[in-house]
Amino acid sequence: MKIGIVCYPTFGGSGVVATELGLALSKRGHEIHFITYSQPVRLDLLGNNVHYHEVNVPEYPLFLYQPYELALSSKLVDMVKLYGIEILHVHYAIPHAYAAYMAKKMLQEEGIYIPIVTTLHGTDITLVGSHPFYKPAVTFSINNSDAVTSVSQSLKDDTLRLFDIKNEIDVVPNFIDFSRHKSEFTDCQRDVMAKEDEMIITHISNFRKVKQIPDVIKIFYNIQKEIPAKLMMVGEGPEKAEAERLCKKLDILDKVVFFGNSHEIDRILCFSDLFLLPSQTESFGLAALEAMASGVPVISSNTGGIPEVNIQGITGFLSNVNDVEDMSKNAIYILSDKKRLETFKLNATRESAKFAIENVVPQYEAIYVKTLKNC
Ligand code: GMT
Repeated sequence: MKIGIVCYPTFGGSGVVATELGLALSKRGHEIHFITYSQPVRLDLLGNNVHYHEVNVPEYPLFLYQPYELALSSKLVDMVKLYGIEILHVHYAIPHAYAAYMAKKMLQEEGIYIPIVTTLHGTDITLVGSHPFYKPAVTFSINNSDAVTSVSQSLKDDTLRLFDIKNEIDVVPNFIDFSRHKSEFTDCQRDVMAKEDEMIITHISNFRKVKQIPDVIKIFYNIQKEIPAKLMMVGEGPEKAEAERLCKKLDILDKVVFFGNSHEIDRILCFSDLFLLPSQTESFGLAALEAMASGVPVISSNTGGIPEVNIQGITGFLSNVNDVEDMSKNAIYILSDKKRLETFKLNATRESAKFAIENVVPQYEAIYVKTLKNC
């Protein structure tokens, strides 16, 4: 099939999932066209079957906001015509599903029919999409997609609760491509980051409010009072400066490393002992799954789709949002006994294997085939 993939190209779960899905589909013989405003961060493999088309938005001083949706839908029309793309798979409803619908309508005028598959990723439904200013357009875009998928059962439930949805929603979970996920380093170079007796705690996110960054710092503060430890903070975002201030205030700056955005996630996870994800909400928690795939147990909040990934008492522990005391207690419980930590690490690896990409890509392929057939 010739498949157009629309996604956010930046660091962030939905773009990562879209990119890795596209690459996996290309290996299975499909022709993939990524259409977005810059080359997706994990797209390092442009080949015969993988193409990237940049959406350009010309600046014009009249506009306070440059019309990205307009440029995207025009680009979709052009690329569908030029390459004979048969189906569009848009990741994150806002504004991709809306722009794809406009492209579909424009193409229909020319006698070309292009079906749209929309994958809902989380905040396009929960924090952003359900805002009254966006809700009518998001509802319309979902109801006018030819197929809709969500990355967890929890997100599907949220979508049906928050919107008036007439379409079926298929749950297709996020995944790990173990062939790309290098968890088998012979030497993690752990000694560069910490002393032998120190535990390495890691958090990876886009440092938005929803990630509860102050809770990450407070949990680590409690851990390091009991157990020698270092904290790896990976990512960039609006809450980062405040996080640094809090570390300074708690006098733990010398135990915390702020990496910024990193292309070496696998390496960082390779030397990590515990992953913290105390988010306010999380449709899935891809970062937690990536940690588990590297054998890192997870201390998380018990919210959204996280319980579908992190299994209580097996791969880590889940606590109520903001329950820093409980999360700290659970973290110390795992870290304080070497044998116990080893068991949790093995469990994390084993459970993550359930999300192997080989089990998930065929589900998307089946949705494409069904959608094309129904057109
Ligand atoms: O978490 C973010 O803010 C990024 C966002 C995205 O669109 O990249 O992540 C969402 O999609 C990921 C991939 O499906 C999920 O793993 C994240 O849980 C989800 N984030 C939230 O629901 C807050």
